[in-house]
Amino acid sequence: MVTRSGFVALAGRPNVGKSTLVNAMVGRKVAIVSDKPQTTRRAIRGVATTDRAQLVLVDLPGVQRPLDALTERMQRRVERELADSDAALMVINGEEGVGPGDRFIAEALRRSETPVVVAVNKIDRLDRPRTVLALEAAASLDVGDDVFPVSARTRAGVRPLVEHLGALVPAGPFYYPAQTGSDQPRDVLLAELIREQVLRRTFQEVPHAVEVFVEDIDERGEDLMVVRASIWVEAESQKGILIGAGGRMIKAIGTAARHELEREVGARVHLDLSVRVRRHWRADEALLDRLGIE
Ligand SMILES: Nc1nc2c(ncn2[C@@H]2O[C@H](COP(=O)(O)OP(=O)(O)OP(=O)(O)O)[C@@H](O)[C@H]2O)c(=O)[nH]1
Ligand SMILES: [Mg+2]
Repeated sequence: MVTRSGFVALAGRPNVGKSTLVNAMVGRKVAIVSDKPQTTRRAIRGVATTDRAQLVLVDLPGVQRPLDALTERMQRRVERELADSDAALMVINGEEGVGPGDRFIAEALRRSETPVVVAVNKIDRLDRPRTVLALEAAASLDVGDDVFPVSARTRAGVRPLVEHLGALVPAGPFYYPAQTGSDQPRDVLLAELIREQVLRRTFQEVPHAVEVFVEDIDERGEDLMVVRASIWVEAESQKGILIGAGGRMIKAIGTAARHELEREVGARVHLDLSVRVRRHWRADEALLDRLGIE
C-alpha cells in the first residue's frame, strides 16, 4: 500500500483555535489552549496518523506584529515553517468573520508555492445561515482551493479535513511511529500544561509575562513522579498576583496543574512550584535559546 506523509503548517491570527484544531486532529492534547491571544510560543508538531497518511501538523504562534525579541522569534519561526511545509492550513474564526489580519495572512500564503486549505473554525457557535456567510467570507479571501467548516471544540468536520489533507501531501513513508502524538520533550509538555493553568487564571499583561520551566523530574517507582517547576514572571507585582492572598492563587494553580500532569503521565504527581521574578526574560535572546523558543 502506498502511504502519504507531509508537514502541514497551521497559519492564522491569534486565538482562532489553531492549537485546539491540532489537538482535535491528533486525537489528544499536544498543545495548550487558552482564551488569551498568543498562547502558543513554540512551533509544536502534532502527529495525526490514519491508515494511509501521516500529517505532521505544525502548530504555530498566531500571526501578529512583533513587539519584542520573543514575538519577533515567534514571527520568524512562522515564516520559516510555512516555507518548509508541504501544505498550509489557514484557520479562520468563523464567529468573528474575516478581517484585515486574515487578509494579510492570505496574501502571504498566496505568494508562497505551498498548497493552502482553509478551515473556518468555531462553527458550533453559528447557525446555518451564519455558517454559510462565514464560508463565503473565507472563499472571498481567494486563497487555497478548498474551504472546510469545522469545530475544533466538538470535532465536527475534523475528519473530512484530515482525510483531505492526507490526500494532498506527497507519497512517502511515515516520519513517526503511528502512535506518536507529538515531538515535544516531556519536560516541555509538562511545563506547558502548568502554564495553561496559569493562563486560565490571569488577565491583562500577566499571561504574556509568564513562562514555566520544569527544573527536575524525579520518578519514584512506578506510580509517583516528583516534578519541580518554576513559574517566571517579570515583576514583583506579577509575582504577588500569582501567589495571591494567603497563597490561594498558587495553590489553585498547583492543584489544577497537578491533575493535568497526572492525566498526562498516568501516575501520581507531587508538584513543587515556585514563583520567581526574572526581569525582561522576553527580551533575553540567550534565555529564549535555552527555552527552545527559536
Ligand atoms: N466555541 C469554540 N471555541 C473554540 C473552538 N476552537 C477553539 N476555541 C476556543 O478559542 C480559544 C483559542 O483557542 P486556541 O486553540 O488557544 O487558539 P490559537 O489559534 O492556537 O491561539 P494562539 O496560540 O494564541 O495563536 C480558546 O478559548 C478555545 O477554547 C471551537 O471550535 N469552538
Ligand atoms: Mg495556539
